[in-house]
Amino acid sequence: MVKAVCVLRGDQGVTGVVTIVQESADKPAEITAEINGLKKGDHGFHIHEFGDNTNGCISAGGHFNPFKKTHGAPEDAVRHVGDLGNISSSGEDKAAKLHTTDKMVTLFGANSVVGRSVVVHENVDDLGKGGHELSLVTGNAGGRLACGVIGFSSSV
Ligand SMILES: *[C@@H]1O[C@H](CO)[C@@H](O)[C@H](O)[C@H]1NC(C)=O
Ligand SMILES: [Cu+2]
Ligand SMILES: [Zn+2]
Repeated sequence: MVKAVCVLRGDQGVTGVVTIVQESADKPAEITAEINGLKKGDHGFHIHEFGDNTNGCISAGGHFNPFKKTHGAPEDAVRHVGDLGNISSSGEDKAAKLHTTDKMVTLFGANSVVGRSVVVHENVDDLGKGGHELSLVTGNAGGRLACGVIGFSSSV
């Protein structure tokens, strides 16, 4: 069993915690997230390539994409490893919660997401289907509201 945690922060009051646990390399990762301070609606939710916050969330780079695919939905075969879809807020001061399992995200081996970043976005991720020039790159999810680096944990 490997456990990881990510504390998200941003400059617009959005905060959150994401935990990822995975029993073994051949099992899906179990992802739990709670984000606070999001406006009502869906917000793009991804793992980005770098665990670098030196210039805020921009330094996290693009979506984690070790297999060089186009952007997609979590349930798509063709997607970035980092494509977790959206996290949904039902109102301004309500916590947005997500609990899901994912077959591409892993805490094991060369493509582990440990040391990379989770980013939550201003706008909805169109899951690659919006027809915008950015749909197949980022889901056209707009600015980066908060981010944090994924690290190993013993307690989650
Ligand atoms: C956002 O992504 C989720 C899956 O994570 C999906 O269920 C939802 O329909 C998406 N929202 C839109 C507007 O595409
Ligand atoms: Cu993103
Ligand atoms: Zn993507």
